[in-house]
Amino acid sequence: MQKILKSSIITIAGLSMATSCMFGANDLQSIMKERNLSEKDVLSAAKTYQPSGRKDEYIVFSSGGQSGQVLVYGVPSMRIYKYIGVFTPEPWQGYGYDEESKKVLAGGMMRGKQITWGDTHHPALTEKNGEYVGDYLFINDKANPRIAVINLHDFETTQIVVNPVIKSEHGGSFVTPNTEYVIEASQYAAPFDNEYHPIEEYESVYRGAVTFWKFDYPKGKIDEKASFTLELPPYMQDLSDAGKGESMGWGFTNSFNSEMYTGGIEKGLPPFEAGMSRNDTDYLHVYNWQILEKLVQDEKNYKVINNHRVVPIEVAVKNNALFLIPEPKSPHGVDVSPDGRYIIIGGKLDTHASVYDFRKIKELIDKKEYAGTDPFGIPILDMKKSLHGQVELGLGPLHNSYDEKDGIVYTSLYVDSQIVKWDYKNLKALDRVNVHYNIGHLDTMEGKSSKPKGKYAIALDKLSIDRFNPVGPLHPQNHQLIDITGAKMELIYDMPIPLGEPHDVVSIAASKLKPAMTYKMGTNTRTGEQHEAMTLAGQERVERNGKDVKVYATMVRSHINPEHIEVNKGDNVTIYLTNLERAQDETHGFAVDMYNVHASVEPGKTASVSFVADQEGVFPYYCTEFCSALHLEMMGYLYVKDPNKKYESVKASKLKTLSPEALKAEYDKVIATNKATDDVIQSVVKYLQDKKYERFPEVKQLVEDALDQYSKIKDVKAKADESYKKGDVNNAILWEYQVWQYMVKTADVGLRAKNNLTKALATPMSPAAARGEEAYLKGGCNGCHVIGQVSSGPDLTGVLLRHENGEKWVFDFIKDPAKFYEDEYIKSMINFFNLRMPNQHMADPEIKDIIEYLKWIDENAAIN
Ligand code: RUQ
Ligand code: CUA
Repeated sequence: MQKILKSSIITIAGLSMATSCMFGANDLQSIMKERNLSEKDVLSAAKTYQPSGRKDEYIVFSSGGQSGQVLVYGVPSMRIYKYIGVFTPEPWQGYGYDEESKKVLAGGMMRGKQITWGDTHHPALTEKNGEYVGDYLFINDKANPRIAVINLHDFETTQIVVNPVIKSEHGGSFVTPNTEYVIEASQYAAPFDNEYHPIEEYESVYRGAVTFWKFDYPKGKIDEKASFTLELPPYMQDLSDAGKGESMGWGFTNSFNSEMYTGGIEKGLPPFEAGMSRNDTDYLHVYNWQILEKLVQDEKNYKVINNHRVVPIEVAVKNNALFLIPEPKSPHGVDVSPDGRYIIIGGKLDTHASVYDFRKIKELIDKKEYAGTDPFGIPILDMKKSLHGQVELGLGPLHNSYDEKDGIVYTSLYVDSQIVKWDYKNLKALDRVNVHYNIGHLDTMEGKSSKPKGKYAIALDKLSIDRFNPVGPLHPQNHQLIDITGAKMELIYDMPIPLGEPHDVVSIAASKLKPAMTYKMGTNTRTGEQHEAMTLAGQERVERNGKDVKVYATMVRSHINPEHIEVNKGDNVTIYLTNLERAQDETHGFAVDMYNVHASVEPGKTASVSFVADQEGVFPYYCTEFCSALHLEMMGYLYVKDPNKKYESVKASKLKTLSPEALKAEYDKVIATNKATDDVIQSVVKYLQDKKYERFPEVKQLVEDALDQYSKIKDVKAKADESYKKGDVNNAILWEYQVWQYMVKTADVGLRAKNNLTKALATPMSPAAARGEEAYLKGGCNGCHVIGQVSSGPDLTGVLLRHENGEKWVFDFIKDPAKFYEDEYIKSMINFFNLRMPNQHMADPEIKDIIEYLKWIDENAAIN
């Protein structure tokens, strides 16, 4: 017994010691000790941590790998903001579960088959003069050659196009400097047609290709008819990049099977991997899309395959639009420098990175100085004469991303698990940092644009082995954040990625993104146009045409209109949903139980769900987003009747009803509640108007939403009064409750507006005042003093003005209140409150900070 007692005392003592240390003067030190953090760790935390409410400087779009989605996260916090459904259905966003998005996914059908996943690799942003513009994002699907367009005005996928000729791809999406085209290069060579061809036809029929997808910027859509493809030899093309600046108009694609090896391990032949890495060099393909786009205007220059224009190799060669340059065997990344002059190729099997000089390439092309031709007649430029130089970087150089500083690039080393920083003009390595482990792509902020910002690098590591808590044999991926501002790169954060193998990312300054916060009323978000079934308040209805039933419904906090839908078994049911909200973040979801449909209906959006009502029964439908305090009540019933069945006549059960007196009493009560609630609303409205809320857009928006809610009261109130007049007190009560619902919603938003306005009006707190507030709260001063109000202690507003030489007086009083207990004024206060100000044993600097806080309170006293 004694032992237990003793140990619990020790525990309590230990605990209180720990807490007092935690909040003591040297609390950072004790936390560091307790959590075993080095000074470097704490610095890293300070570089990445975002205090609540603080926003990130950069937004990163990451491919979601095999998940077929795109991830969005922030830098430097590495907080994940969104998964965007692209090639794969995504239930939260209703993607693939509502009709509008099903149409987008259907655009990605291949040969009549729905493909419900994708292997996303390379996201690319729209560009202007080679700089990133935050309008659209493109992402490719390696497994099923497709490109998707994501509209960054709402972060929704709006288009998927299927490559008509290639059967496998990898070198996409890369955009030309003004987003004229999205480049998509093939990977595994295959016949362009959709027929059977044995491997013996590899050299004669199997082909590689680069497709140029024309982007119609004003429409935000890829124009499939205006797009075309350049035929290439079956060299297994890999990554690509578009020229810019002095290489504007050109494109570059490397390859890894100039041997045209065809494998055959099952026949006892050496495998692909041996045969494809036999030659010392492969080919960098250099082509001019500006020449090609002119060529495809004339039908003698192209073949039509699967309804798509393909420029044959010989036509491109004849028109000086296609060349080859040897590159060290089986390379990987190809990245054009910000000014467009240099092209850096990662060696992969070679320890070097090769820097090609476009000026030299252009000179050889102009002089028609060729070192030979390949078996397809494509001119080959001399490697040495095209090179600016090569640098030995380490094992497995893959990808490159540029720095803000001219001539500086960062390269990932897959085998060495490192990032190396080097000078590609003077050809020397400068620094290296270890990553964990086996890095593929890397990205520096806006690092592949013509104006890189540098600042941070992200390492996309393929393995994470020992970095995180184990979650089974399938490990998360690891994105590591590296501070690249100093001479030495510093690894500062590890982020486990729980989705797919996210091959590549693209980053953009957050300030360049201007996503909408709500939709224009009735928007079909997948087309951007007004939905033909937009339904406004009062237009809710059910239309029947034989077996087709169309329900035009609206959603607003917190009801779905209609609340009862009756159909016959076998009917084709479509429910159109318009979210009437104008407030930010008031999304309503819609699900019908057991019918596998779901829609996310953001404010202003119109979406629809369709199904065949093939099951008889009663099916609740409801809102799937916790949108208000009465979210659970946001529901309805779908009744599916069998038209061939006779149902017993309806027996409405009679539960006991209230007496007229009881009804009247309830009616009076709800009227009184509504009156009181309305008074609160009016006082808030007065405050907002007095303070001229319209000056602050965010507040204005909230007020508009509040007034929007409030405006609905009139109609409902009329219904209540009418019911009451008719003697239907029961319904009058229900309508009054509905009035109250709208009032609560109005007050909810109104008070949020008031808070925002108060914050917007307040003068910023100095660091001293902020420390003072903290000391004030930690000292427990708020236990007795409430600012702006007399409570168990006096209101401290104006305390500095109430005393002569106020600051000194307050200082002395906090320091030692007992000295003042006999003072006349304090005596009267003690009498009034029946409490004495205790000594809080504050340190002098803390008291000084509290005085700064009190000054700040006085400055802002008029606001509250
Ligand atoms: S590739 S890990 Cu699919 Cu971009 Cu190099
Ligand atoms: Cu709307 Cu929950």
